Formats: sequence, C-alpha cells, structure tokens
Amino acid sequence: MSESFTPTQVRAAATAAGLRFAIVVSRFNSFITERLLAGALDALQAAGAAVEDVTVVRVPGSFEIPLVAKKIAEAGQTDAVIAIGCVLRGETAHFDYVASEVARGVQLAQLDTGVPVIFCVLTCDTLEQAIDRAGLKSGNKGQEAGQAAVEMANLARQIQSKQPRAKQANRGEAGSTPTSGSATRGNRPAKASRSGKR
Ligand code: INI
Repeated sequence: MSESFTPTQVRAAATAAGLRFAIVVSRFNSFITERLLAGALDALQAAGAAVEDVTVVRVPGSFEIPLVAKKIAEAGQTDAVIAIGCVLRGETAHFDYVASEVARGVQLAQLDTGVPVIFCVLTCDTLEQAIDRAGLKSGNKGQEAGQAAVEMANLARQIQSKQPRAKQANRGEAGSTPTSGSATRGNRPAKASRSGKR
C-alpha cells in the first residue's frame, strides 16, 4: 500500500451537545440499575448533553426494555437510546430467557429503527459480579454506555450525511458530498416542534 493511499476516516465527534438521549431503565434489581443510570447520566453530562435533552423511562424488568426502546426510537425524537438492566442467574432457566430476549430485542430495536440502542444490560452469575460492574472493581458499565451512546449518536448522523456517490447522482445531488460531522440531522424535526428551540 502506498503512503498516499489514505481513505477517508470517519471518527465520531465526542460532544453530546445538541443530541437527544433516552435511557430505558429496568426497575428489577434497581440496586444495580440505578447505579448504572447514574453512570450513564454522568457520561452524558460530561460530554455536554443538556438536561432537557435526556429522558429517563423506567420499565418493570429487562424483558420489557426492547419494546419501550423501540417505541422511543420509532418516534424519531431521539439520537440514541441506552438500555439499562441487570439480569442475575437464579435457580431456574428464567435467566436465560430474559437475558437472551433482551439482547435480541435491543439489537432488533436498533436495526429496525436505525437509531442506536446501547446495550447496558448486565447478565451476571452473582450479585457481587453486578456490583463490581456498577461502579466498584470493574468500573461503571453505565458510564461506558453513556460514552458509547454519544459516539454512536454522532456516528449515525455523520454516516447518514455521507451518502454513496451513486445514490447522490440518482437524486441529482452529485458534487455536494458532505464532510464527516456535517450537520445533517437525521432524527431532529420532532424536537423543534416540541420546544421551538430548533
Ligand atoms: N428481570 C430483570 O431485569 N432481571 C432479572 O434478573 C430477572 N429475573 O431474574 O427474573 C427479571 N425478571 C423479570 C422480567 O424481566 C419481566 O419483568 C417479567 O418476566 C415480566 O414480563
């Protein structure tokens, strides 16, 4: 490969300013999930998210997360959704059903809607493992999820603004190649009507 072969690199902007987030939090194992929520909020605030651009929705258990995440994403007012839950292995197979369905459902929600849905559902064998991941020995997975949400929300916008050339030509837009990070706003219109700010 020659040194002059330098493809365009798309790197997500690190700021959350102007982006809107929803966090769907399971009340089941709230001792853990509320700590994950606090971590996610810390990360969004640190990245510059405005408090009025962050919505928290609570659901009974992790099994209920995908439906609510999908409905929020479908509404088109949110740049990224964070799914927070904690599934602990018990004596029965219930763990396996809940864990696999919430993972599958969250993935489907983001693929079906095109809105990033960040998977912050702990699936642990013990409460101790969950505590470690909710701010003790292994950091706070909620904080990591908040950072991932900022990255994915920015990436989704940036990639959306970089249409393939053929598609642009078909739409008579050849020559107007936007650069990465340009201001195309995929999921923006509803907020403008909600607050009148944008
Ligand atoms: N929900 C969880 O979020 N974590 C669990 O560990 C859990 N366990 O073990 O049962 C759990 N169950 C509830 C489930 O998510 C639903 O809320 C319930 O089945 C009603 O649909």
